Amino acid sequence: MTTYITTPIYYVNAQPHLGHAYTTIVADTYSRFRRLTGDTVRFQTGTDEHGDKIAEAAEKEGCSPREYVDRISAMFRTTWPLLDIAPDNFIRTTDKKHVETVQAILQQVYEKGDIYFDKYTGLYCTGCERFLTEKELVDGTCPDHKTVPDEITEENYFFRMSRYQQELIDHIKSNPDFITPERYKNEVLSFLSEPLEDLCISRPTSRLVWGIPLPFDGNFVTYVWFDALINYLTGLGYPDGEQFESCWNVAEHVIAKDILKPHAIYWPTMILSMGLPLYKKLHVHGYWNVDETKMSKSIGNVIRPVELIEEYGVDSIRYFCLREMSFGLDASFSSDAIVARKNSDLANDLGNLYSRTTAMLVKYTGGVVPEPVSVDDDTVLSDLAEKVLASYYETMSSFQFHRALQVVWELISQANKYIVSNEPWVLVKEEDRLGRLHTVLYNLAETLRLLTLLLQPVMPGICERMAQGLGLGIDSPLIKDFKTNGRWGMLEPGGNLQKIEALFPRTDTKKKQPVKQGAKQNKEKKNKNEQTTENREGVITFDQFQKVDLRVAEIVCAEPVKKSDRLLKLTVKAPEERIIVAGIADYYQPEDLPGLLVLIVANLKPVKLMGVESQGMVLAAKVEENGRSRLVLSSVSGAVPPGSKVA
Ligand code: ME8
Repeated sequence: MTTYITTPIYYVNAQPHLGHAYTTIVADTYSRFRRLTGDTVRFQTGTDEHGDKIAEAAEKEGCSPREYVDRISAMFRTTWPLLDIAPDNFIRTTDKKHVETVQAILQQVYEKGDIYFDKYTGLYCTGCERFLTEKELVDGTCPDHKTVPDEITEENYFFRMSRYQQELIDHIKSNPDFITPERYKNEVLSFLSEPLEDLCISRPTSRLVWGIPLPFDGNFVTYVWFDALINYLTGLGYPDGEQFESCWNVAEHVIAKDILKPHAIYWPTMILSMGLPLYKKLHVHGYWNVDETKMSKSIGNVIRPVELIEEYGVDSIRYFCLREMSFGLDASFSSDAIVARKNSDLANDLGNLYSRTTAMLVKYTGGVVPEPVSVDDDTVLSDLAEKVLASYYETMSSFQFHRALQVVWELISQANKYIVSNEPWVLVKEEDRLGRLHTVLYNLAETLRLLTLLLQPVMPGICERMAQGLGLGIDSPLIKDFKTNGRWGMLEPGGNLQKIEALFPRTDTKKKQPVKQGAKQNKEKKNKNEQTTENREGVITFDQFQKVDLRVAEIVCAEPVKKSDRLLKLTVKAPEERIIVAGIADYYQPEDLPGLLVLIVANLKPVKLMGVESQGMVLAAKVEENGRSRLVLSSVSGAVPPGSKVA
């Protein structure tokens, strides 16, 4: 099978922002997913370099349009590898081959009688680079650019879009997946229920010279959309390139809803006029908003992907984009939302599962993947994995990336629970249960192998490291071939694991407010009498006891404290995240702790221990044995939500 996936070609009147990055990450992820399933894939992106907007931007910068487009186009091209985006082709509309092909197509459509000359008066929006209809305006302004369009009367060339209206309606109705999600298909059909106006496809050179000259009239250049849409063909070497033969009939375009009309109406009618089969699918997503407003260069509220990569790392950004936005709907961008996803989903859930499992394998089996003994009566993970694999395939194929990630996280969460309930650290101490230990460790290693396979399209960088840690080459079919190895039990026992650095270092949340406030209030209320009672008799009143904020907390992460043999730094959820430093390093290994529910004192005044601020205390029993004492952490039986008060 072949996949041909494209993004819009972006205007070079500004640098790439998160909106551009999102669409391109989506197309990259989809192309990696299709490769995983055995397809031959061609993924194309590029830049749209003609038209009013570009000419204006170049003038503002005081340089020639050519110099200007070369510079900004290069910015797009060099940003994509930083986001692990690997297109097979980067097309520019100023490429000679593209210009020639656009002219050949114009000539063909003109000779067919689908282009005619006429006079036209209309409302032109420079931001949209097109005439708007009265109906599209909101309070007399363009809804996207918030500007009043200019009334322009001109003689121009027009494309007979109306001639193909019915054929397009019929095609959309008989191919339900042609435009998805469905709401956008309905929007297009509703627009097509009114008579279509023909499309003005030229600009007089008296007004604009930065465009492709019309082959049949040198006084005009081509309207930028008629030029730009054709990139999807010229990038394949149309009309006689090999790629055109193999790719055109499977073309899938990804866009945001801002350019639905050009892609769902102008483009298909142009293709029909050329006598070609229509593209296969149009995938339409919503907007990234900042404070309820569309992120856009004209509004100026843009987020630069390069800055995000520096702050959070490329894998976190890719994951955040795909997990946070339901494809088709709008999503809100905020740094808090990225940090929450990174710390919770990536560092706590995935990162912990990975580091605990590999650490246990290194410690208990010398890093060798053990032979499972009895798999039949332990199918918790294998059963769930089979369901996840099926659902993942389905949801990734239909662009529901957030759903695909949700189901993968069900497996991660189940595997973390599996560690807690099977207690490998107890099994290892019991000689007659080593077989059981091996089964548990095998199941966990196989889960990690499947996660590496499934998450690769989304986070290729981190998955390379995960594969390396599992002792698998980055090109191993075990993580590169979904068709053969996208099922449970393919990991061979005997492989050698390696210890690798934590996958996702946590980002500090600075959410320490509640603890500090609680401590301050207590201090203010403390009264002398209480102090004397405490000191004199070791007895406290019920009132005093009530002031102690005891809570259930879940340990999400445990790490040694630098330069201390005794202390562990615990990140706990109670329900907000906080750091607690505990003197338990002699009795517990960090990898055994995540997932445990313990009791904490939540309103103790924060103190610094070996440079780390501890925001509370974990309760533990001090057990005296043979003249020595050890600490056993308090625990909670049953599923109690973290943060529950201890009464
Ligand atoms: O329209 N949220 O280029 P463009 C999500 N050159 N996606 C966004 C976004 C946001 N806030 N802002 C931009 C053009 N995008 C034409 C396309 S194609 C033949 C010609 C993404 O630079 C999204 O993919 O304005 C949107 O469709 C595209 O950038 C518009 O890019």
